[in-house]
Amino acid sequence: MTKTGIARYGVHTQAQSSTALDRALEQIKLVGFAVVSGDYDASDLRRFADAFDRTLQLTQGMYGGRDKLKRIDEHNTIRVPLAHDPLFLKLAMNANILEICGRLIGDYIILNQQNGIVNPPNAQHYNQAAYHRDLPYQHFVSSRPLALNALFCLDPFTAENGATLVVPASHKEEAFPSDFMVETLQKTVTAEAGSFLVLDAMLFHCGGVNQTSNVRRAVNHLYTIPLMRQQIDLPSMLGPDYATDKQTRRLLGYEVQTPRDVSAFYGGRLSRVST
Ligand SMILES: O=C(O)CCC(=O)C(=O)O
Repeated sequence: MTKTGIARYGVHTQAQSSTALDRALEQIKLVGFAVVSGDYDASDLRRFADAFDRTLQLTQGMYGGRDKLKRIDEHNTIRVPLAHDPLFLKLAMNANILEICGRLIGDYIILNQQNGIVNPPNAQHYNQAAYHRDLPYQHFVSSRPLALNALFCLDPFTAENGATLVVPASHKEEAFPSDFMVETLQKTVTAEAGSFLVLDAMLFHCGGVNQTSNVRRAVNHLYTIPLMRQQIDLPSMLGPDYATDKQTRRLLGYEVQTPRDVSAFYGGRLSRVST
């Protein structure tokens, strides 16, 4: 019999987790969240941070300016940064994250959304500061995850700069917990820059209050089973030639676009049968 440090009795089955990714997976299943290394070095992080700041400027200019975006509370968000800089496609395809998605959700996953997010300094209003699920408005429990999100920390997540708060294991309950339970159980998840906070997308979470004088930047990714509609139709937005390799096209949803009519539906099936 294997000797372990943890006393127990009546136990004849135990989960086995030997690598960091195994442990993250086990933790996500149990409590709904884990911090996972992105395996990036300091120069990668600088490149991501520069690309983030550039893309924020660029997209605010493209979509009418910061003031206009502020009217719809979009001034602290970059929608689909990978459309503007290929570095963000690399981020969305991080090997550790895709392995976790594959092992928890299954072989076929698509990217539902990628959003750059800025938690503003000096406790200004932040659009992610209210508790929510990343499959919002949904109240069900599934026996396995249908979606995971991976929040890439461009800056360190600290208690002072508004690191994410989670209610552990709330992905296992249909209802939002009582205020008393949220206050009692909520946990601030701190993480180093360069890591991902991976959540079961049904876990209740929110951004904390940033009490420092610097922004806290992150890039959120939502990965789902292909049955779920993307937030923005990525194949249409990116165009037919954005990616040629099968893995990228599959991840971005090129293989699961809704046929526009019956002829297109038949055409898709015919293209898959051998002659
Ligand atoms: O800012 C955070 O820590 C949380 C972000 C968040 O809740 C989201 O993007 O859905």
